[in-house]
Amino acid sequence: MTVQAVHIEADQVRHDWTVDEVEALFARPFNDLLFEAHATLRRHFDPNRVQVSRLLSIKTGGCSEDCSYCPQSAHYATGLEKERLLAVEEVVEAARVAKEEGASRFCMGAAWRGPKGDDFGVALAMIEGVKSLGMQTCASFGLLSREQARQLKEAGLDYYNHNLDTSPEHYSEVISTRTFQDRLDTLDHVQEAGLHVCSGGIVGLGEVQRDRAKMLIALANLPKQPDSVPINLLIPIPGTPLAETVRPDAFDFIRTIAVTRIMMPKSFVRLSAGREGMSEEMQALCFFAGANSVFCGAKLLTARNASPEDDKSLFARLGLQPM
Ligand code: SAM
Ligand code: DTB
Ligand code: SF4
Repeated sequence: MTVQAVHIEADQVRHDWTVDEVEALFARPFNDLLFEAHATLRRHFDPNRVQVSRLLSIKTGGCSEDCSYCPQSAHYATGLEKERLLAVEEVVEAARVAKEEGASRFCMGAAWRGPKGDDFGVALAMIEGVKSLGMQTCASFGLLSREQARQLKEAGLDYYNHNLDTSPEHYSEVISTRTFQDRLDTLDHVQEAGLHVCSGGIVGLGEVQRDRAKMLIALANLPKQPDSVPINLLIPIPGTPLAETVRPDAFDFIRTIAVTRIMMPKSFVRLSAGREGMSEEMQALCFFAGANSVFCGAKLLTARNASPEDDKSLFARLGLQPM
C-alpha cells in the first residue's frame, strides 16, 4: 500500500508511524499535503471553529532548568525579573476576565522543574478556583510524580501540558537538566491520572526535518495520542543560546502543522507560540493545514502574542469562530 493510500482509506488513529513514512509526508508537494491534511481536519472537526485558550504565568522566571529556548531559565541573562508565586485570587480574577473575553480554557504555567512544597498546595487551590468559574483548566508545571498528577485531577484539572519539545536525538542539544525519558514518564503519570494530555513541541530549535518527524512520531505513537498538540514556533529570546538561530522557512512550519494533523487526526492541533511574528496569510494557511486551536491574549507566559484586536479581525475575515 502506498503512503497516500494508508491515510486516505480510513481514519483510524495509528500508533505505528515510521520515520520513512513521515518523511515521505513532509516530502509531498505542498498542495497534496495540505489537501490531505485539510480533508482530515474536516472529517473530525468543524473547520471553521477554533478552540481558544488563555495563558497565565503563575510563577515567572528564576527556573532551575536550562532549556536553551526559554526566557525563564535562571541559566541565561534574559533581563526577565523573577517574580513570586501569584495569589489564588489574582489568578481566579485573571481567569474571569479571560472567560469574559472569549477563552474557554485557562492554562496556568509555572517556571518550575516540577511542583514542590507549599507552592503545590497553592497551585491546587488556583485550579479549584478557576474550575468553579465553569472554565476548562490546564496546567503546565513541569515534571510530575504519579501522586501529583492524581492530586491535580482531584482538584478539578482537565488538561496537563507537558511538551516533548523536540526529537529524542536533538533533545540533549537543547536541555541538559532533564531527559526525554523524564518527559515521557510525566506524560504517563498524567494519562494514568485520567487527565487530558496536551503535548507538542517547538519548531526552530536548530533541528532538521527528520527531528520534526521523530518528535511527531514520539507523540503519535504514544499509547493514547495527546488530546491537544501545541506546535510552537521558537520565539528567539535575546540572552538564550538559541537567540540567533535561523528562523525556519514558513512553508516548513506549515508542513509541520499539516503532518501533525494527518498523524493525529482526532487531536486539537494548536498554533501556539510565535503567532505574533507570523503574517495573517501564514496563519490562515496553518488553519487550512489543520490547526484548530490558539492561545489568545496579548501575552503568552512572558512573551508577546498576536494582539486581541488582530485576532478579532483575522477571525472575522476568515469566518472563524471560537468554540
Ligand atoms: N516549566 C514547565 C515546563 O517546562 O514543563 C512549564 C512551562 S514551559 C515555559 C512550557 C513550554 O513553553 C515549553 O515546554 C516550551 O515548549 C514552550 N516555550 C518556552 N519558551 C519558548 C520560546 N521562546 N518559544 C517557543 N516556545 C517556548
Ligand atoms: C505551549 O506549548 N506553549 C505555551 C504553553 N504550552 C505553556 C508556552 C509558550 C511560551 C512562550 C514563551 C513565553 O511566553 O515565555
Ligand atoms: Fe523552566 Fe519550563 Fe522554561 Fe524549561 S521551559 S526553563 S522548565 S520554565
